[in-house]
Amino acid sequence: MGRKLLLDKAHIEGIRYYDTYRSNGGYAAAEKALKSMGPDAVVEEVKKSGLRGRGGAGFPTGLKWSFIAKPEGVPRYLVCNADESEPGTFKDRYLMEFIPHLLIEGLLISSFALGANSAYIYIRGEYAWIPDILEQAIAEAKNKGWLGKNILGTGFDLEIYVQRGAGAYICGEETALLESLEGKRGNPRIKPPFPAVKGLWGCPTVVNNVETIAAVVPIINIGGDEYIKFGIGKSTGTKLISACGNINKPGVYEIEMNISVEEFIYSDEYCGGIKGGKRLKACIPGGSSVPVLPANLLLKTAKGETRMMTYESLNDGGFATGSMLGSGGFIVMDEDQCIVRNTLTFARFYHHESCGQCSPCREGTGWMKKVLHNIEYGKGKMSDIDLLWDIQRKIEGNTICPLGDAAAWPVAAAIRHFRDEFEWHVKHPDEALTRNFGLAHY
Ligand code: L3W
Ligand code: SF4
Repeated sequence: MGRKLLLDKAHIEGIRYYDTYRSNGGYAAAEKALKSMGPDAVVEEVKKSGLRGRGGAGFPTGLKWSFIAKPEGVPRYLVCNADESEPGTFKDRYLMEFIPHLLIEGLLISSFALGANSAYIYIRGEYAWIPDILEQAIAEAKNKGWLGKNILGTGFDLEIYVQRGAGAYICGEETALLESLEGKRGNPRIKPPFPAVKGLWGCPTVVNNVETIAAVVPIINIGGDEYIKFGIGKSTGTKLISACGNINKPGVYEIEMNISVEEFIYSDEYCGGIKGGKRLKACIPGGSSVPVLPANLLLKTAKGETRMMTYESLNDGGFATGSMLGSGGFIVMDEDQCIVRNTLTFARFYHHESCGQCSPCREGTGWMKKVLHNIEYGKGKMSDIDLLWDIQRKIEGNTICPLGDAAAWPVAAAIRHFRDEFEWHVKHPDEALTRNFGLAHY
């Protein structure tokens, strides 16, 4: 059995509530950090742990924290990105719903390390029932002296606020989130300046994902040196993976980042294999924004090495033959799935969610949707496949925020690895919608 650091107590009845959380070791890390470590030592421990942002980009957390500007008399903020909207990703929901105090404790330690006296949890509007759970946990923590003024007699003050989003995917992009938090339309800002220098209300701000902040708790408990032992190389610690699609056991799993993709898909501890004994066709390992991989490149890299559930291994080969760990939204497709239909579904999503500020994203996502729609519905031409390729290339790297890239990459990967399936649609317009796709070519 893989060791756990975040979900190790998830099975305990009542762990959602303060008394149970506390009697099972909760807030020990906060006590240690505030009473015997001090802010700089906490930052050092997080740096030592090698923790990387769990929202998708994998940026080193300790480094991000050390970038925070500290001008005299200017407040600093910690913002928790709980706008979990990436298709296929539902791991932060699990943490917030079942172990909210882990997030509150992580926010307390992280705010202390950053010198932030206000922290915000920006949560996606569709998670309608979770803000109440968080508010209750915040009230319990405050009642027990973990929030408010002069926490544990250290002179440190902290308030945590919960802000609901209104259902826009783009508000998960950190600068759009800050705009929304300020009460404006969620349009991404041009970076730099990064939020660490000019963030919420123009003040230095760290934006971290829910899982990243929760991971600070075990790091302080066991120390950065021990945390490193739960992974390989620069993929340290554990990672939550939300697994879905054609598998026997969809759900949220905590993995040590030292297992193979094959073990994750086929072992009974995790996904339990492909549903109905069917064959694996493809997988999107890190949420809808990252490239799809065909089965042959999913289990082994192009060099023939075992593909591991790590940042490096999943990216091995770059986007030509690799993908990304991303947010850990692991979408598995069996032999019956149609890649063209799947790509159209994502293209529709990105077009709908584009904020419209940049022409390549606003217009390009709409074009891709229309061209894909034509191909899928038997009205496509062979030249449409090259047109699609051309459109996605003109979007990538030419936009304000990563949504443009996120819309382009799935289309590029689908054409790169499954071009014959696009051609088949063009050649067989009457059958395209009804056929189950086998593995003849993969
Ligand atoms: C200060 C510098 N800070 C970078 C900070 C930056 C940000 C972090 C990473 O997009 C990806 C996206 C999605 N000084 C800095 C600096 N930073 N240089 O580091 O930045 P970046 O730009 O690499 O990424 P991002 O804008 O955070 C995130 C992909 O993740 N993704 C998205 C998933 C969505 C969810 C969700 O719904 N929750 O997870 C999935 O793969 O495509 O590429 O904080 O400020 N010099
Ligand atoms: Fe808006 Fe798309 Fe530009 Fe991002 S890339 S700022 S979502 S138009």
